[in-house]
Amino acid sequence: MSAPQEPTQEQVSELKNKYTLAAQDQVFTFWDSLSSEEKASLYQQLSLFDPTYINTITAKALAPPADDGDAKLEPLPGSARASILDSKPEDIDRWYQSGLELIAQNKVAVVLMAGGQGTRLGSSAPKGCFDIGLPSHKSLFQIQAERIRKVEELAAAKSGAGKVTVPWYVMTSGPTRGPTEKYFQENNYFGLQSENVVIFEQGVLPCITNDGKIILESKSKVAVAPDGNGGIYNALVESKVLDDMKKRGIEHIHAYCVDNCLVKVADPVFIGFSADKNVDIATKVVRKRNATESVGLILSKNGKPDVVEYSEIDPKVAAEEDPDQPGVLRFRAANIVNHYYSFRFLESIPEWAKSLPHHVARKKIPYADLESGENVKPAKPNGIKLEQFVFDVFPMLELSKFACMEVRREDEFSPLKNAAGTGEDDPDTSKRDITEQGKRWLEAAGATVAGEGGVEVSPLLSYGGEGLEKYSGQKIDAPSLLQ
Ligand code: UD2
Repeated sequence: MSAPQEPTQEQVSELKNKYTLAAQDQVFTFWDSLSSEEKASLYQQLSLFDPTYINTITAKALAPPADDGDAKLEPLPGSARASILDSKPEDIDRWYQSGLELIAQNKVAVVLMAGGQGTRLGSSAPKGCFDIGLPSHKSLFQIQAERIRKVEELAAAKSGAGKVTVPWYVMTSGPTRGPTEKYFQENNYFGLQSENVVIFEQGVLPCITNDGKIILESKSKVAVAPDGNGGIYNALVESKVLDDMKKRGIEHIHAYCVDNCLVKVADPVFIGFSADKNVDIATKVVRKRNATESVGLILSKNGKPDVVEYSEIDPKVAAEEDPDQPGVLRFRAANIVNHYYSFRFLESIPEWAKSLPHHVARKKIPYADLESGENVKPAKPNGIKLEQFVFDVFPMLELSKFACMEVRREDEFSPLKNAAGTGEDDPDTSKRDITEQGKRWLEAAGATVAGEGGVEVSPLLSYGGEGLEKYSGQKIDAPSLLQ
């Protein structure tokens, strides 16, 4: 990006008026002391935001709708959900075959939400680069890329089609874009065609003090943060990803969370199920581990599909038991950031994206003291980050255009959230869940796996446990890697 030009006097006064009208002129506190380059970069950054809009979304985020207290929360009705756990094998196979057919017709794309900053993991690199310690030392990005390659191959083999392409749109944020692009280039897109891996960037929002003021991180820079995984919708439009999907004839989109090492990328069963139901959005869920697990809860709120995030659920509601099944949680459909969208629905984004709510995350935000100009690193939360949640679009749908598919946690969900040694949702549990899955696949194919540590089965060898017949009758010593 070329260095920004210093603004003219009238450009500066026009921008100052805009911020003064919104009572946000504190961002100009150090203006006169700035160098020409600093003025140019602060002017460019401030021009990105509309301070009046920032005031509006901040006020709404700090005062959520009053009626939320008496909202009618119920588990989703049976009509809106299916469960792999109790679906007939012939239904699952029908969905699988029709999903592969749609992939073979190049109608399926994947969007990866990879803009999060993984602070809990304690790594500064993008989460997708993380090595969970597998025998192959493959990163999450590489595992996911190879699953795309394998599902393209399976679809081509089934349909006899020539080249099958599942384009992969990777959403990054300011802090993750550069390192992600570099990582993909250095690894030659893990065998995918570079023109089918589109890295795009979500928006940012200014960080705000508890009394609603935009925070300066330094004298010449506004403190900003990614606008949440709900920023995906604006980003799909602004970055022309939707245009690219339209050009390619995409009709079905799988969007997922980068940190789930078990994610079935472009899962043919999920695509086939969602297309069969002709819904606009579908979401995969797993059974909640316990009342305090940090996952959103998929439910019906005032008759509409919705998700109540773990950071906003009333603990009493989270702990409620199912009246028909004592000891079982009433709300147990855990959101795993694994969504299907129809392209026709995504085309409607411009009609509603502006009305998607913002949530408040109270954080420690480094700032420039407006009196002394000193840069301060606060010891406790001193402000808020505004973020949109990807699932806040669900209530816009009638239940008839929404579906929920329950899947097995051991087969499809093992999030990497915490640093090694935490014992839950960390690199060791990710590695364990992948290698134990490989062991189950091989035993189902008739092999014997001896010893501890499971087996890593490369996605290029098997996408979901298929194609392992040649190991029948063989003895495999764990831990091992089958490529
Ligand atoms: C997310 C879900 C939560 C549950 C949990 C399961 C949301 C809002 N919450 O909580 O309900 O499903 O995961 O693991 O989905 N991301 C971006 N841009 C951002 C912020 C996040 O792309 O600005 C991505 C991030 O890279 C990751 C996904 O969104 O792929 C989830 O983000 P997270 O891990 O920060 O969300 P978490 O664990 O708080």
